[in-house]
Amino acid sequence: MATVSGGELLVRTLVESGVDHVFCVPGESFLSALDAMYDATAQLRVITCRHEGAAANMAEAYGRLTGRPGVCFVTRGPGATHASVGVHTAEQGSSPMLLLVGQIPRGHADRRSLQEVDYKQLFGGMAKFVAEITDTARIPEYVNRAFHVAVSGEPGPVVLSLPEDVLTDRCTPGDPHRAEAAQPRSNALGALGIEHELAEATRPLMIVGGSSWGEQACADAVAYAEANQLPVATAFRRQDLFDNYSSSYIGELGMEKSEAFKARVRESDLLVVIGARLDETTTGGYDLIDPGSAPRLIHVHPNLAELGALYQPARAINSTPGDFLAWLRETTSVISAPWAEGTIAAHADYVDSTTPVPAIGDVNLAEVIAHLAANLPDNAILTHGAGNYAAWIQRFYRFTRPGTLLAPPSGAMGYGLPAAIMAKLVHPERDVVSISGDGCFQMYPQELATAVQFGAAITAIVVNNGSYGTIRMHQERAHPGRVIATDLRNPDFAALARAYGAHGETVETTEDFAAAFKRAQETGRPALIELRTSIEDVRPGLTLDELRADGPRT
Ligand SMILES: Cc1ncc(C[n+]2csc(CCOP(=O)(O)OP(=O)(O)O)c2C)c(N)n1
Repeated sequence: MATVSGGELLVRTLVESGVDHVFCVPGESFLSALDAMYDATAQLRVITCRHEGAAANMAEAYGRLTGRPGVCFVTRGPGATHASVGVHTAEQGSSPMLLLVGQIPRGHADRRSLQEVDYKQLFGGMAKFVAEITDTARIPEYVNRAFHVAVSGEPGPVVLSLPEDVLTDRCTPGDPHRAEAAQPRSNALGALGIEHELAEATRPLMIVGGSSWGEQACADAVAYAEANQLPVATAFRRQDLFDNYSSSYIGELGMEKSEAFKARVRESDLLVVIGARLDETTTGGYDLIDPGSAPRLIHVHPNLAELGALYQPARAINSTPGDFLAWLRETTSVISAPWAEGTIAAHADYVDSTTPVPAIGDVNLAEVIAHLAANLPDNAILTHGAGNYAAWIQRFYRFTRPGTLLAPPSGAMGYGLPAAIMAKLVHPERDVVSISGDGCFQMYPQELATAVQFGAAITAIVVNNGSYGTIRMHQERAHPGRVIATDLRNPDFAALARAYGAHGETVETTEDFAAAFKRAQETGRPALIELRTSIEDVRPGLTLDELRADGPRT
């Protein structure tokens, strides 16, 4: 029987596992695998990035968007350490992801060889599974296991290290087999439990979050909440899981929480948490929802280890959101809902909060985001990274469908542009808009070249306030007037975009944005719009002066 190289066997197994994109920066450590991809380009698109951090972000975002592991392939040492940000984000955000690392040859191990790293140690605290493959014939076994682990229960990242000579050695391949995810399931008791708890509650709150949702699960959540007039908040960076126009929606437990919203969360007497793991931001630094004094909790989560780990649920249900919500479809609605008026008031407060607030600068980001909300189709994909600019997206954009927000629960700067490029490659028919601060964008601006090379016609909006604004905000609060390390002297972003072969424009007034955005979209090419905003507008409705005086404007 014909033998194959480890590289061929790896690529064959990836294709058999349904992998259609690999995001990489090439390295000499995995030439054999790259060579095998040469013959597989009909099934496998190889996206060459300029930085492994961006490639890993693309793979993480692919997992978040599709529910299937995004694959990133990098070289040892510097490649793997660059890529670690994507693994971290996948861990924080429960996204299925596979990082493949070309490793030093087996015979050079434990000599502190060039770029030698022990990946079990490096990624041990971040990934669900880390392994080094030392036998070429076992490549399919490891890849299958990696896929199984990445998507089963609570999804997450896995890392496989592939020594160079394991990839060049030859073996006789066995029969292929594809990994199937094993999922925890709910049953009728779980659904009945929520009915019993609601019968005792007067101020319940449903929180939806985490990954593993689909269109059906999201529709079921809306149907159940509306039928029972339950108020629903989304967890941090999960605003697209619940129709923001639903009469039950009351806002995101994100960075930007109004006092009235916080009070409602504090006053709840029952939390029905579906899919979310009650992370630090969602819980307001473990203060708004305090593990020591949290209200009664029904916690539905696909990871058994997460249930009861920090918050003590009255009812712990080990299930995917979709399976649990499918059972809820079968249960009857509550007879009376004493909380109904509260839900109406909370939703009205949310809707009010989406009305743009004034700004000091000539570009009002609130108006810009409201324009996007009003004009983009409901399947448009928005991406962003970390920075205060994201607070405007959270507050003034309204999501209606899952898979339309790609943003890192890890709070990693630099996520938005790579995530957008990936999304446009996977969904060329959909509008994809990345929004980044000037700091955030400059983590991976070079990926504009990747967008141009692969024809990913995204629109990248750069919110340029000449500052690492978030840190400036914290700085002004903690050390008023003592500004250090946060000012940014920036390039001409539009010219930079043009240098990469993209369309580039600068917008200096709110009124000019709509036409610039239309032009950008009509080019059919990657495009960048720089918004010249003012650092004075440090948060929606809050100026630096007001911040120093410690008083928000709205
Ligand atoms: C990779 C990474 N480095 C540093 C930080 C810390 N950090 C959080 S927000 C921020 C500033 C973001 O600046 P910018 O993108 O310009 O947005 P702005 O806050 O000005 O709106 C920094 C440095 C981070 N979250 N991620």
